[in-house]
Amino acid sequence: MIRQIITYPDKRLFMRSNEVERFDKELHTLLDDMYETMRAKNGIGLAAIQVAVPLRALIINLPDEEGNQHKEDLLELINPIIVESKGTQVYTEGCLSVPEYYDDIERAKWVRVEYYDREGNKKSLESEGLLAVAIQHEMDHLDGHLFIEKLPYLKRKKFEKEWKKKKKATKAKG
Ligand code: QAP
Ligand code: CO
Repeated sequence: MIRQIITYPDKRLFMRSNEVERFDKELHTLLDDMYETMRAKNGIGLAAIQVAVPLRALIINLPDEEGNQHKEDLLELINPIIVESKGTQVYTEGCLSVPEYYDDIERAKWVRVEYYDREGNKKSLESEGLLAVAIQHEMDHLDGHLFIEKLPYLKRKKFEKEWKKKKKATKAKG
């Protein structure tokens, strides 16, 4: 089932999500719905809070070299923790909860993350490049943070101004 994605400035996006305690059918349905929702909206990553569920669960499905997404490549990270990170990289990020806005964000180049899969098995993963960016972006959602909070002051001001303008324009249209 496709769920509704909540968008900025919804206050729920700024809350810390809770640990998953039960790896049950309800969690599996949530993860399945998150995947369906993400694909329907042309996303490559989604955190549970973006569909208004405050749980520490996220999914990532990066496209291949041809730009095609395969469900076999789907990553599901439950209660993830970054245990090691190295270097820095800059990537132009976007977010389904901040539609049609993209900007350059600096993050670690390489991260090692420990997490649980949907069955509750403990896993570990090393990543760099785009996957490392996606993991850090989605993990920020679990702590109530959006990529726009990392913008320098003036860029953030510009964003807020444009966001208000956009909101007015959509209201006027009805
Ligand atoms: C997070 O972002 C991410 O504004 C996932 O109109 C960001 O899937 C991972 C999207 C950067 C890796 C690098 C955004 C779709 C999708 C939009 C997304 C939009 C339509 C964003
Ligand atoms: Co996001």
